[in-house]
Amino acid sequence: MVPLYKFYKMRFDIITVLPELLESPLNHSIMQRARDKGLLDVHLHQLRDYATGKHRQVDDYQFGGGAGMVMKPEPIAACLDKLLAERQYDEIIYTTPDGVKLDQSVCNQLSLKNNLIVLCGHYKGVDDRIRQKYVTMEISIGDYVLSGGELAAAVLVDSVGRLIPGVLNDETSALFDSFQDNLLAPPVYTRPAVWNGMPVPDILLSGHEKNIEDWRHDQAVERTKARRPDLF
Ligand code: 6GU
Repeated sequence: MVPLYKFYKMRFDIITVLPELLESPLNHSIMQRARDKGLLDVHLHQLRDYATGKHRQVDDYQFGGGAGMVMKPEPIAACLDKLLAERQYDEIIYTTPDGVKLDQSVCNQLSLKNNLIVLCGHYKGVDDRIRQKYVTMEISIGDYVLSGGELAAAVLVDSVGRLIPGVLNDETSALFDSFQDNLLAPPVYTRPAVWNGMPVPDILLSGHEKNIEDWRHDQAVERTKARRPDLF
């Protein structure tokens, strides 16, 4: 049988000083299922293992003075060189508040890649020469500052990983997500049909598929106009 789409298996290699921060989010729910199905492969690399010297130091004072440490280039380069010698990577992503803001369109594009490296920024960030020599893409998850890039990397793997064909089933299909068509999702209801005196909209109980679909679309449009006119 000819497959209808290319068989995607995505591999993420995440370089971090805090792999513990990434373990739990990647080992539950849909991410766990994606890994169990063999569609998503995530490898965590402890940056400190690539540092040398008695203290395996990964950061140092910044030239020119000023508060805050900078991530040293050598351990990062050692880890990247090892990975790059093993396979080809589509992108080397650096998570940083001054990167391009992650949105659904960036996620969609990244979900078509096979091998991605994510370098998690920390402290004041990495020595700029690492960005110049290796990094191909810089991503921020929003206009606020996190204490490290790990939570941003977890957001990236989740938002991209769930788009790999086969990760979601029909019911959880990404096609119906907010943002996928630049519309927010419509309101949803479950049992009981009346709760606290509040009934579920009649149309959802009508069994009339076409009317329900139209209603949901109208609701999505109204919500988007009211809450996120910028998406419109
Ligand atoms: Cl990717 N890193 C950090 N440290 N803060 C952030 C961010 C990333 N995205 C938004 N804030």
